[in-house]
Amino acid sequence: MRMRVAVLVLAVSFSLTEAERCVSTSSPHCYKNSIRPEEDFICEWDERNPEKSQTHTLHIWDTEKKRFLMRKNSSKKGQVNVHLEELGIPSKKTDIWVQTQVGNLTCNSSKISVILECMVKYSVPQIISMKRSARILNLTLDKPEDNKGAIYEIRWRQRDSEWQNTTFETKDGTIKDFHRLHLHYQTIYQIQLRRQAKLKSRLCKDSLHALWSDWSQMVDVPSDIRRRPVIRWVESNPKNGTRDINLSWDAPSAEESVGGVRYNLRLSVWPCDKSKRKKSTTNQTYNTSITYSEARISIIAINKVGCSPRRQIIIPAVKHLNYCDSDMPSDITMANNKACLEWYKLEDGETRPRTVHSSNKILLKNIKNEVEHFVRHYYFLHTIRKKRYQTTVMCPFYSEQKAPKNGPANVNISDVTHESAVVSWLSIPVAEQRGFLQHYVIWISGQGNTKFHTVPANKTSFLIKDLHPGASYTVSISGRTEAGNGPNSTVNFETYSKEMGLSWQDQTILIVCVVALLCTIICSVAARRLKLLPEVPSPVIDAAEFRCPEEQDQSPTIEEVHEFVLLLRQDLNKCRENMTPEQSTLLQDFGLVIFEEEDEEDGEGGVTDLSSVKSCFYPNPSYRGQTLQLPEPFHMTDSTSRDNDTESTYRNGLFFETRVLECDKTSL
Ligand SMILES: *[C@@H]1O[C@H](CO)[C@@H](O)[C@H](O)[C@H]1NC(C)=O
Ligand SMILES: *[C@@H]1O[C@H](CO)[C@@H](O)[C@H](O)[C@H]1NC(C)=O
Ligand SMILES: *[C@@H]1O[C@H](CO)[C@@H](O)[C@H](O)[C@H]1NC(C)=O
Ligand SMILES: *[C@@H]1O[C@H](CO)[C@@H](O)[C@H](O)[C@H]1NC(C)=O
Ligand SMILES: *[C@@H]1O[C@H](CO)[C@@H](O)[C@H](O)[C@H]1NC(C)=O
Ligand SMILES: *[C@@H]1O[C@H](CO)[C@@H](O)[C@H](O)[C@H]1NC(C)=O
Ligand SMILES: *[C@@H]1O[C@H](CO)[C@@H](O)[C@H](O)[C@H]1NC(C)=O
Ligand SMILES: *[C@@H]1O[C@H](CO)[C@@H](O)[C@H](O)[C@H]1NC(C)=O
Ligand SMILES: *[C@@H]1O[C@H](CO)[C@@H](O)[C@H](O)[C@H]1NC(C)=O
Ligand SMILES: *[C@@H]1O[C@H](CO)[C@@H](O)[C@H](O)[C@H]1NC(C)=O
Ligand SMILES: *[C@@H]1O[C@H](CO)[C@@H](O)[C@H](O)[C@H]1NC(C)=O
Ligand SMILES: CC(=O)N[C@H]1CO[C@H](CO)[C@@H](O)[C@@H]1O
Repeated sequence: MRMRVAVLVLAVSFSLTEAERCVSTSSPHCYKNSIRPEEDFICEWDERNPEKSQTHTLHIWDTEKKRFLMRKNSSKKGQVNVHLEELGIPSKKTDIWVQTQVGNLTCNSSKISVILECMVKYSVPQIISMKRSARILNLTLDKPEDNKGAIYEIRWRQRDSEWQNTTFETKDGTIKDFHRLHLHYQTIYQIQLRRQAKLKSRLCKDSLHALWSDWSQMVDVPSDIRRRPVIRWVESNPKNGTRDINLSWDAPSAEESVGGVRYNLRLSVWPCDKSKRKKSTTNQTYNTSITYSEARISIIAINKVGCSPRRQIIIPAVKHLNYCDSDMPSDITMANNKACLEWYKLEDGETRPRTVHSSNKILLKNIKNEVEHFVRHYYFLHTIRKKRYQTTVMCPFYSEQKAPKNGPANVNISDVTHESAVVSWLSIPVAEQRGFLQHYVIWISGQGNTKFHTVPANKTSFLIKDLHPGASYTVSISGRTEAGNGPNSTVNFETYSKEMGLSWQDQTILIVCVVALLCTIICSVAARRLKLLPEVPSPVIDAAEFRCPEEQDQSPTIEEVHEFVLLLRQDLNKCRENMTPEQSTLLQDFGLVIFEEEDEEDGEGGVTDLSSVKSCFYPNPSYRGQTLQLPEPFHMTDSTSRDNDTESTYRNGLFFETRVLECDKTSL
């Protein structure tokens, strides 16, 4: 037990020795928040001793009358509210200090000598708004509590550089304080402000009394947004009368985005509601649904110092229909604001005019009789369902229809044969239709009778058949609406007489023959290559017998049948080295070389036209056998027709006409 008491006493004495030190507070700071005379004061100080069981007593000493004006214990940590009624007259010179009591020890803070009346400290200035335009920053600030003018100090700097500062004064009797600051173009700044009261009392002339407010929070000043946002939109799922629109846009540049950017959207998507729907977002996307009708969306980007110019986009209406879609419900009675009828004149069937009417009260049957006759109009009936804008019906209409004003333009006849022709035309423009075009009517008159056809309204050509050869015809074509036929557009033409040109049957026969001939040639070449045909020797036949009739009047070329030609491969290679690849063709399988000169001047005798030569001279394939069977050894072919520089040769059953070239000579 004794032991325990001893420990306790020790502990207590230890804690007391800790606490027994009396540490004075900082000198007090006394002020009021405005220059209003009825305002109470507040005194503040910093406690430097963490000890809890201490009391602080504020002493206010009248230095003239040498008496205490007030002594007050603090109830709140580090401050005392000094009420005017406790204090009496505040315009006296006073000494003020704080006495601290710890246990039975006391200590005093240092004294301040002030006239309390002059101790005014305003609240921290608040920036209400900033507007920046290029180099000028307009600041709007809140007024101090007493709504008086004040002296401000403002400091600003570009990031990470030196502060610059200036002071300015504001006037009494305004609602807000303003200041205009000149800054550099397109640069981010940081600014801070503080203010003090303008004291008019004679007692306060001494500037020692002036108290600055605390500095306001440092604020980043972005540069103004000069460009309108670039907005993109994607339309998807046009279905059930509604379309999803996903909008996205770019953020402004980094120096314009400092401190955050938000975007205000204005949507006109509901024609019956003239007030625009507004959305504000910090995202760079916005998704919504719109009707099939035109929608306008505009956007501005807003940062701390202003907003960008407005960007507007128009999302066009879906393609206008030419006829009513029977799938859409035709009659909807409009009961409330959830439906909207929109209509306009659609003169050319495509262009939405400036004047668009809309109403959520009128019914379609009412407007049908009011709008201009014979002119196409278009209407939409929109509804809102589950917060989705939707087009229930859209359709063109006429209050009254009339026959088309004109016939189709550009009526043209083409592909004329001896018994048929194609008539084509441009469809009648919507503005001239004056009603729904049901079909076109075509009359074909000629040879004393008239035939009559109807063609669907979406067609613009027609094949006229069963005509007489060499006869002249008149084609009249007009559009028809429910009110009747429009004027005719007329064109005349004449069919060809039968003799003219080759009929298509003749052409077919000709083509078949040519194809057959080519096939024969190719097959036989292939057959010989595969050695399918027996090698029958045959006598030398004068090639002139197979001369192509077309060549008869050309200068005769000198030809000879080679008995046997063998070329050494080395020689061939040598030759090839001397020649450009275009000039030589090596048929290695045959051990044959064909030298050709580029046919620049072959006007004099089909020198290189091998195909024509082949088809004319081909008939006897057994030349090949002959050449191969002759037992002659290497044999130089010495051309006897040097003067013409051309020679005709039969090799492997093919006829070649070659010009003898320099290289040719060396290799042979
Ligand atoms: C202030 O506090 C001290 C110590 O607690 C006390 O003695 C004194 O009476 C108090 N004075 C007033 C004015 O309350
Ligand atoms: C102060 O209090 C301590 C005990 O807490 C006591 O020993 C001391 O004598 C007191 N001093 C005076 C001046 O009263
Ligand atoms: C504090 O000030 C009061 C009043 O002037 C005085 O009586 C007291 O002795 C002072 N105490 C100290 C520790 O100076
Ligand atoms: C700044 O204020 C002045 C006058 O108060 C005004 O003329 C000017 O347009 C303002 N500038 C901006 C960017 O708001
Ligand atoms: C700018 O700040 C400096 C340092 O705080 C100060 O000495 C000077 O008076 C200020 N200038 C203005 C115009 O307020
Ligand atoms: C859209 O129409 C389809 C049928 O065409 C229907 O199944 C679907 O539920 C409709 N969606 C809405 C949102 O009305
Ligand atoms: C549009 O946004 C919606 C979500 O709101 C999404 O389901 C849809 O796939 C988006 N469409 C496109 C084309 O991105
Ligand atoms: C868009 O912004 C809203 C708040 O304005 C937020 O709730 C939402 O998640 C954001 N969406 C996207 C895709 O960032
Ligand atoms: C809009 O849709 C896009 C997809 O295209 C999506 O990335 C985005 O988050 C959506 N925005 C909102 C606000 O839902
Ligand atoms: C023309 O209209 C008919 C129905 O009236 C339709 O079946 C046809 O596909 C249309 N032709 C063209 C080329 O649009
Ligand atoms: C168009 O021509 C046809 C045939 O010549 C004729 O029957 C018809 O009356 C004409 N129509 C008009 C409006 O002249
Ligand atoms: C171009 C050329 O020299 N042509 C001659 C070919 O040979 C015939 C008769 O051998 C001459 O008449 C041509 O003038």
